[in-house]
Amino acid sequence: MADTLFAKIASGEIPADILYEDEHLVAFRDISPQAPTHILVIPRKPIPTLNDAGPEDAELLGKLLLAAAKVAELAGIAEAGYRTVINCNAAAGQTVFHLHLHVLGGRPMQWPPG
Ligand code: D5M
Repeated sequence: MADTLFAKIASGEIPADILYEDEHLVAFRDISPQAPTHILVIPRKPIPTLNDAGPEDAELLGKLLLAAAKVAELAGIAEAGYRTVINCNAAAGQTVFHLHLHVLGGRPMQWPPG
């Protein structure tokens, strides 16, 4: 399967505004921010959607959530509050088929989301 855009960001082939990375994950600013702070956290492992994650990915998914909290802290939105979102498949708004967690903050959030 061809590398997705996010796999190319994870490998450094495509530049991004990276806030955090380690051997498992990369966090970078969304190119089309939907809030004053909008960060994407991705696993380096190319899992297309949340539906494709299996029991073997349980630890990685935990790391993804913990990294979301870490980048929220780094970006200064942890205390005020922030939202995490995973869009799964096109009907939910997924456009890049490499699992990613959105971290959004810096403005009041509405519920339910659109
Ligand atoms: O979210 C995919 C997100 O990816 C969307 O918010 C835009 C963002 N995006 C697209 N290209 C880039 C690059 N090159 N850098 C950073 N962010 C990017 P989804 O949940 O799939 O709709």
